[in-house]
Amino acid sequence: MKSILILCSLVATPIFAASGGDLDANDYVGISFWLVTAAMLAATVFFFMERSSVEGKWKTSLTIAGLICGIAFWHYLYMRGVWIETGETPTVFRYIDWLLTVPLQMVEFYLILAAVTVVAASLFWKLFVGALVMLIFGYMGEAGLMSPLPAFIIGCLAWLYMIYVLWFGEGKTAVNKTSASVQTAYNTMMWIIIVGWAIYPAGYVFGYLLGTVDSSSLNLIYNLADFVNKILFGVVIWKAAIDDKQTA
Ligand SMILES: *C/C=C(C)/C=C/C=C(C)/C=C/C1=C(C)CCCC1(C)C
Repeated sequence: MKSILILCSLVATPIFAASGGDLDANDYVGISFWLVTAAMLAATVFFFMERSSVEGKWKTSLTIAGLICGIAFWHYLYMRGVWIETGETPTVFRYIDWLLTVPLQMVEFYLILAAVTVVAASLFWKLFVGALVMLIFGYMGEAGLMSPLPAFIIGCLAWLYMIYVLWFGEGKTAVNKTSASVQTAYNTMMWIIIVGWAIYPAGYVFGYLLGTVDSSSLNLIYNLADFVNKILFGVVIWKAAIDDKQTA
């Protein structure tokens, strides 16, 4: 019952928040904003509904996956409006979204491990600080508060630090003690942080470092990246939860 109410209010959200304007059939970036908006809503509903199909220890992970996509859905409604009405890059909305959703993804790493084994809390804090540094400097570079190249380098160092913590640090120590399905989920999520996340700095390079600011390719690349890194990321967790039930 409760989840039905949550879902109804989610589906009703666009009535209050949508600001679309006219979508031009040649505006591929605008169309990608629409596609990702719809996909985020669908993924949100899916993860919340699937909570009831998994065992207790996985439920919080699915809730967080739903929240990540729900927060993104909300911001996409506005980002889409900014793009369609002004043709400008919705940098502020983009970074507010990331500031909420990236730390939640770091919570996911901690949770899937904590559900099945003992894991040092320092894992979460290191990932959290790494994410903040990466995003704060990325924002300063994009908003023109700092020169784009040094901001980019510091952001990349923070990203590499997070990969290091996941691959060699507390994360690796904990995951070695878990079941096959958790190990698979952890490794796939780690690869998403490496390969899927690499799409973002690529967008930044195209948008801010290669001479002219091409806001079309920047937004197209960021939209694709969000699709992969929020929805696929949640699907990996959902799959691990389903497999874990079958083998248990
Ligand atoms: C759901 C949103 C996600 C997963 C956003 C992730 C964003 C990044 C991995 C951004 C990375 C960046 C760098 C590594 C260098 C500086 C520029 C950034 C912020 C685009």
